[in-house]
Amino acid sequence: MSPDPTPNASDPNDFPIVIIGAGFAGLGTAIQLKKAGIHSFTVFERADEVGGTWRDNTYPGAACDVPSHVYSFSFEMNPNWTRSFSESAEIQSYLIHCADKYGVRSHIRFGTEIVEAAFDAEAGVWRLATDGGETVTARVVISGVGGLVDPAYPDIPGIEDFAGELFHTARWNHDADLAGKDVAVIGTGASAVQVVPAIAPEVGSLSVFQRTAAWVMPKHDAAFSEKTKQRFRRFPFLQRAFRWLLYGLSEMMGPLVISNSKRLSAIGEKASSAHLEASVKDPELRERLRPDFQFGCKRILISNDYWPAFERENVELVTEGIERIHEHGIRTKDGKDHPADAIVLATGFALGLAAAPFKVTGLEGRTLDDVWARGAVAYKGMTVAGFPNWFILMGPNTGPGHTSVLIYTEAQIGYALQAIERMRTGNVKYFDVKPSVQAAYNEKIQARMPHTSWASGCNSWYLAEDGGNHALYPGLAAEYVLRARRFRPSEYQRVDFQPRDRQPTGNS
Ligand code: N01
Repeated sequence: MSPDPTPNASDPNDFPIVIIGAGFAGLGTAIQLKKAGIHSFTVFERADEVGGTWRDNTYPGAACDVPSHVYSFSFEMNPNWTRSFSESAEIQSYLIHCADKYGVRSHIRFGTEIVEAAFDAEAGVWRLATDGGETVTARVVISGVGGLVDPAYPDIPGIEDFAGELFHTARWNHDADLAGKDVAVIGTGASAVQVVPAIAPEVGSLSVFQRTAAWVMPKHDAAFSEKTKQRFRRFPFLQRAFRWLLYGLSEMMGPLVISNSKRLSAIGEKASSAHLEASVKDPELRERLRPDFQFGCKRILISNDYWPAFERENVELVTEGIERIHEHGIRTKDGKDHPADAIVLATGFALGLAAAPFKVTGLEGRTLDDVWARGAVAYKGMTVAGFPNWFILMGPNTGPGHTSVLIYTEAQIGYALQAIERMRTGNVKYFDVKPSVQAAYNEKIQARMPHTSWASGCNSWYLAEDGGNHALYPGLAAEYVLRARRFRPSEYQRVDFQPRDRQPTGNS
């Protein structure tokens, strides 16, 4: 297939934009572009539906652990959320509704994966290759591929010998009938705390393999009455006020989760310990479930039914390390066999933002993998020196530990849109963040990391192999939003089109 023609530099409407991924980030960008009157964008989505995380995570009990009224777009509040913490299917329906309502579906190329991208500095365009062998041209690329997408499969000896059903929470096998079966769950993170209580009543036996216990907080979840929903529908300002309240409360929790302060952590530890006491009567079991690291160091989990599930007759907590998986189950290091008909891997995700999602080649032939070899860095988590006109949503050091990720995502979308407007209406060929600006920003971010709870001595997906944290933002969301509110051209090297670039290119 022949490549797309090079865009006409003098025509603001000939400004192709590629968005990668149709999850919250990609959809949000597509909608905002449309609202800004920019229609020259294409969203590439490797799956056959929008939704990202919420399309893929369909395991029993899957839900958001951030309240729905703040875990939704600020421009598309949903008065119909059925409960405080919506289940995965309801969030997925919301995203489908957003795609349909704002008419962005026709811009989405489903079942098409971008597999490579390279910047053509002379033409000022990205050339992207699809898995179908096509080459697509874009003036700007917005990467919304997400950080927690591809399942992390554990490297446990013998895993391939297992004769029963074995699948990851993010790739739940709905054809596998677990009713009455002996089931093992490996992992005790955010996914496990949801799936364990959801399947416990249905399975024959459930063995939960815990490598590290987690801090769990009470979940203040409730269904919204019809009356409340009606009020939200009639008085949108009420819903907006509720959203602000939830946001404000989550930000107030920020220091408890973020700062490496024994005094603040003790508040969280006390609350979670009281929750443990109330949830589990057996003192010996309680001690085995009690975390031994600082509150906030790993993601704080919320659940009212996870800890009580261990007091069920058919549920066993296994804290002995796994030696190997064999044909009929799991053997632990104490030599004990745990028979299983099915194994559920609740083992988390390969951190997508630690590496380029595919080969991305910027200026002077440098690849994103090369420049990120010692950890992913980006200016404000969005732009990388040497990779002009490439905007990352939910990039390095932009993850929250305490509030809705969408607060950050919407700020990033706004930032990218400002840059796009400048390019479309000006004579700009490309903006490339100045290396000194990027370095100064990241030095400041990294200087704060030792003062965060994430650096207090536990193992988590937040930390890279070298112990550096390239995942989370070490401050409140409000601070990040303030930083990202304005695109400042002076922080970027600006390269303009020259008169010779303005020759007709043969584009129609
Ligand atoms: O994954 P995790 P997750 N042998 O990495 C264990 C988001 N999320 O899917 O702690 C034995 O947290 C591992 O043990 P350890 C959210 O951001 C959001 O649960 O490393 N065990 C751990 O217990 C979250 O942070 C929602 O010692 C092994 C578990 O597997 C992120 O996704 C819901 C092992 C992995 O926990 C990831 O959560 C769900 C091995 N070889 C997820 N390898 C919302 O509600 C790993 N483990 C928004």
